[in-house]
Amino acid sequence: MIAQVMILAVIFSLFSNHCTAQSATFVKKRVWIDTDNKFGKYNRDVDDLLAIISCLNQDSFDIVGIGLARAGHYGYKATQKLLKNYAPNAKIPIYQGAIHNRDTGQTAASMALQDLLKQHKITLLVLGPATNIAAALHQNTQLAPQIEELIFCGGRTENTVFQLNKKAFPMRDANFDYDTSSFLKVLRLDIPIVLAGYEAALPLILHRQDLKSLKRNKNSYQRFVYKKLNRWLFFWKKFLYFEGFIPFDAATAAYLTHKQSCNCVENIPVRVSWKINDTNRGYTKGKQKLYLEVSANFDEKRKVTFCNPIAAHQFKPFLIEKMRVVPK
Ligand SMILES: [Ca+2]
Repeated sequence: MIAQVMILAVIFSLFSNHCTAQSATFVKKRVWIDTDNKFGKYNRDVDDLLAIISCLNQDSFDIVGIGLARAGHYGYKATQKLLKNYAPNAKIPIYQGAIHNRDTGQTAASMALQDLLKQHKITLLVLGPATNIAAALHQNTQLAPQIEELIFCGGRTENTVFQLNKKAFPMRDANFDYDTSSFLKVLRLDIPIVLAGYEAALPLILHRQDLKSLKRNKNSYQRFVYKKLNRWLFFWKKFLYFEGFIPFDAATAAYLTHKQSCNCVENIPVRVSWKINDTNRGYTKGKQKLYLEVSANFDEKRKVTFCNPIAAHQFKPFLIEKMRVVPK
């Protein structure tokens, strides 16, 4: 009897170890980040850096690649520097992608993404225009089911204007506006899409006191990060009449790291339609532009998950901590 119990115990132990090992393998997601990170460049936003560092060294997912869209050589170097300082042992490959929205052909990024999708299911965190994603899936639409989820920094509830206050000019839905045709190609495919952009990020405001630990840091790169974030605070005050700044991409990334803090509605109809342009300048010049909107009242069959304002009090301390960490 004792021998039987022991045999059963051994079998159970082997079985449970096997299950633990298997479930550990299955649980860890593979995430591809597509980004227009140009951190440090004059007048460029700082959001991508904050989003990427929030995703580094996570237990629940691995970053299997970073694709660059609209970032160029500067973006490549900036992303390399970021990883060297915040995740020196992670060995995350960076791939150059489309430089402009007209670069719809194959790039190192689109081909690397295709290769990964041929082997694994991947979650996409898209913090820039969808140019690389559309290129990867072009003539490879059979890879679409391999995309577990595409989390996009963009979209709005119907008729929402991205205006922080009466004095500030309305902001663009930048990633969608810059390359609407690529996003439309992706939207036509059967991929679960999560829109977490302007409205999700609104409560996530960083102030000067939130950056203190970077200023005092011995690491020179983190002092550089402080300088640039501080400069970004200045831009927001001067041009948007706003105290603090909102790192939009970081709130999009929160869907991966802090899903419980995200206030998202599933299966909401999505529509892309022409309307009067509220950001008639630069690459969105024109009387009308396309808008990516959701509403429960639309009769569109295409549905997405849409994220409303995040519980910033839960996510912000984590983000601040991630900024501060100096890897050994
Ligand atoms: Ca971005």
